[in-house]
Amino acid sequence: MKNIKLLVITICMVASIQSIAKAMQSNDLQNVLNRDRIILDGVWDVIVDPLENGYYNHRWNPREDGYFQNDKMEKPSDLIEYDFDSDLQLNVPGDWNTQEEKLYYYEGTIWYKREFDYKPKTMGENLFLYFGAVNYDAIVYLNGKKLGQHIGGFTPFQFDVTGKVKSEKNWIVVKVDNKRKREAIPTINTDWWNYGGITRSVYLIQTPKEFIRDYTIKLSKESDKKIDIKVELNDASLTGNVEVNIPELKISKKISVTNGKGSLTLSAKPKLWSPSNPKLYEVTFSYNFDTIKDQIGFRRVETKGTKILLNGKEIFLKGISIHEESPFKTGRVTTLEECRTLLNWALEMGCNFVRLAHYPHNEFMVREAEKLGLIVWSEIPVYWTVLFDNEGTYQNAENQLVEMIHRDKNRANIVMWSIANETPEGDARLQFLKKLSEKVRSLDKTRLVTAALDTHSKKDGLSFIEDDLGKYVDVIGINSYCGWYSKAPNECMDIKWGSDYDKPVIVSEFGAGALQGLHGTEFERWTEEYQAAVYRNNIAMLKNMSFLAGTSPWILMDFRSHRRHLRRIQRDFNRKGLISEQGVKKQAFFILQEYYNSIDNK
Ligand code: GCB
Repeated sequence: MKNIKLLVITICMVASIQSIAKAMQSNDLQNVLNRDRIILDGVWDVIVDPLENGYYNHRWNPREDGYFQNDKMEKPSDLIEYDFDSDLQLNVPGDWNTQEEKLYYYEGTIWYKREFDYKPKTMGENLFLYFGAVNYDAIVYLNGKKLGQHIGGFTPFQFDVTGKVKSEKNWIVVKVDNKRKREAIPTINTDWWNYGGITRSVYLIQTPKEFIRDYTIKLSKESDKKIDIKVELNDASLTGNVEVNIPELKISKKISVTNGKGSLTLSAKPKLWSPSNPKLYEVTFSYNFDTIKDQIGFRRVETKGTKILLNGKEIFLKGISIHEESPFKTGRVTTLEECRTLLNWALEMGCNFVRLAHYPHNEFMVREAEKLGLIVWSEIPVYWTVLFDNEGTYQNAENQLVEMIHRDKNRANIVMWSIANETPEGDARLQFLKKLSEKVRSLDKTRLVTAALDTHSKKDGLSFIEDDLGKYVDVIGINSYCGWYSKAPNECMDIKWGSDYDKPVIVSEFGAGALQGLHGTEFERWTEEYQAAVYRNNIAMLKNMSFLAGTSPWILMDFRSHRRHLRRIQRDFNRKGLISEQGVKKQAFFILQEYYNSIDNK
């Protein structure tokens, strides 16, 4: 018994050391959407396991190794109830809550299983099993053997399965657990639905034996006429040349590689990416038998005093916050079409900017926004009161940050990485977020660091921004709900703001709830008129903020939240959307549209 305990402790220590090691940088493949892939989406068999008896025996000892070492055992337990063929089935990608009525509130474990055959295209190729996102804790098995575990519900992960896949009858089993935990990121308490499941696509990615694992391509810090490129092959012993081609710029160059790595600065004169000209260039990298394409934009973003500059020119960010929730049917977004619907609504409103709240969104959401000319604020779910003094919590947050940046570092439209939302002031929190901001800067010097703050004090009759976190970010986000959580709508327009920092401020949230179709006076809560009045008055207030560089009001569309139960109004939806979940615009949509159309964007 003692030995078993010791073994468990050792395994836990190794696992946490591994996750710390992983947090330093990501080894995942860059740009999976443009690689050769077999899509494993579709209907998966599942077993709903609220007591986790597929994982723990009746003495609550983990049973996984005993059971899965036997590769004839295609299920997590020999209990007769654990039968993938006769339990439910669910679609992947997809949350389970909106697929089965009885899973609407479910938080716990569900086992997923899918079989597949595999015919390699060429001899000796490499194979990776990739998950776009699983919320929240995923333990993955292939043909009865554990591949590993991933924690964090909104970032991709992958396993090298080269040599582990047979030509027929392979099976993947995933234990997915979305139980909320105090020490997790996010923590127990949020204002969005805890959708569980394999929420994004699953791929088998095939590459040649030697391949380009990662690359970074961007406008050089020094000059708009230079492009910096870094490449990394899958094996540190590889040498030779990676060829880079950008036909439209007439660029064809060789990057010399030693110890698996190479870099080059090119002279070029790309047209710069911006909302009014979201120019993307087709770029190809090749190494021996491996070729990978990407669509790349070049731009420069920086701050100067209280202004944000894009390509050297001041830009006002006309934005809207968005949750990754599907229009019309609700639940998690699973298709490109759904992303297009959301992003086109933002464009129709006059936006050049979207805050993708409160966690990293799907890769195709970000790529689609890039094509449409929408600037993106991307964030990790360090939300409200996470356990700031817990080292494991920090490592988890950092790991999610690293995975977010790694996936999207080549997207021109992402200009800001946000490290937190409405976190309460205090020493532990400041140290935690300072460390995260340093991590961002160590990984990416071409973007801005931001965070949404909700605290400000009163000083000389001003609402004053003096949160110490302001020191560590480049752009300060302020969430402020005048007319909803404080004051009446008509008391907002006279509020004046001050700040300790000579930095740009984005009002990253303001808003009010309204049930679409409910009408009344502008003094009656929940009516469209009340919401419109809150928008009118807050927009008037924004004009008093000399340091304002943009806004992303809360929020584009009504979204599901466990906190919002009012039977006649909310029915589990946060109603601060400018559009209902059924796609109908509320009056305030047009107020914001008018405001944005009146701003001549510099
Ligand atoms: C906030 C949060 C957001 C909530 C919103 C609200 O400040 O950042 O996640 O949904 O307020 O509706 O209360």
